Amino acid sequence: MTTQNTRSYLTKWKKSVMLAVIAFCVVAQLAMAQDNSTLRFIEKHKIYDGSNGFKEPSGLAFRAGELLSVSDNAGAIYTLDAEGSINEKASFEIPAKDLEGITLLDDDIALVVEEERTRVLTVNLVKRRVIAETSLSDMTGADRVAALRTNTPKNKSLEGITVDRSNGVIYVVTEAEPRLLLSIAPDLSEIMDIWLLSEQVGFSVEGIEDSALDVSGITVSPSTGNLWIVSDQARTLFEFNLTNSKTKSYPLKYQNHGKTYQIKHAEGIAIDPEERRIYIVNDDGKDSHLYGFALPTSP
Ligand SMILES: [Ca+2]
Ligand SMILES: [Ca+2]
Repeated sequence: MTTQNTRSYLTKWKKSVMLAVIAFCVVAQLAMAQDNSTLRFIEKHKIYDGSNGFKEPSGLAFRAGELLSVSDNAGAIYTLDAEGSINEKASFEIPAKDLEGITLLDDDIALVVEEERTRVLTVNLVKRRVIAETSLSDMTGADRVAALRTNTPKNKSLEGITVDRSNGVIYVVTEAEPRLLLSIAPDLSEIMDIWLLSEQVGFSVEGIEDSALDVSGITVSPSTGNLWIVSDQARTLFEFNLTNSKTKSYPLKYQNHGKTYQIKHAEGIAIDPEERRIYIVNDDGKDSHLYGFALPTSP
């Protein structure tokens, strides 16, 4: 072999090794992105309640023994029992519209998000009134979010909110174009961190175009600090680990009388830490349900 031939042979060899490494990385990333697991289904209850205006369930929060929810079409905070029935006496109206998510700051204070107005409302549950309104655009760091959302339609905005009660940090998600996770300071003054919930970090589902994959609700697991995020269109629940940006996905399906059903239009999620249960509400007209699954034990 001449020196030139040796060089070209080595170049080819290097190229093949590089291609193999790239192929390996792609395969590894796909394998990571499709880290699929199964949820154990426990129960489901009908929740549509036209007489109380609870027609488009859009968010969910857990409070000892009961659930709080909001509905797109109504300016109200609803209290549901564990079987999904509305407790009328414990539900009340607030001046808000387009509510998409709810969480509890503590047992007496809730935070709700208005999607199109991109606002967080602080609600005193005892006094039954809104005590503060904070626009995302007024927070320090809002310009970084705005730079990522230059052409985003108004109806693809805030979809869910949750609070890590161990440190007070608030998390919100935006629906799509792009899918963002934001961490917000406990006093709502500042957007601290931004994560793109991209295909690369595991927000992908086989058979669903990336542009069609939305996120519609979020809750934090008190035991692990991981964020559980539902997708309406992808019919999937994602568990996002903030520390290593890894995501596990769980298809939203269950079996009943030997048949497998998918949960479409999931909109809100909450965790009961004591019972280790995940609750999910979907917005499917009169067929809207509250679903209960066992919270998987983390490795
Ligand atoms: Ca929602
Ligand atoms: Ca929306």
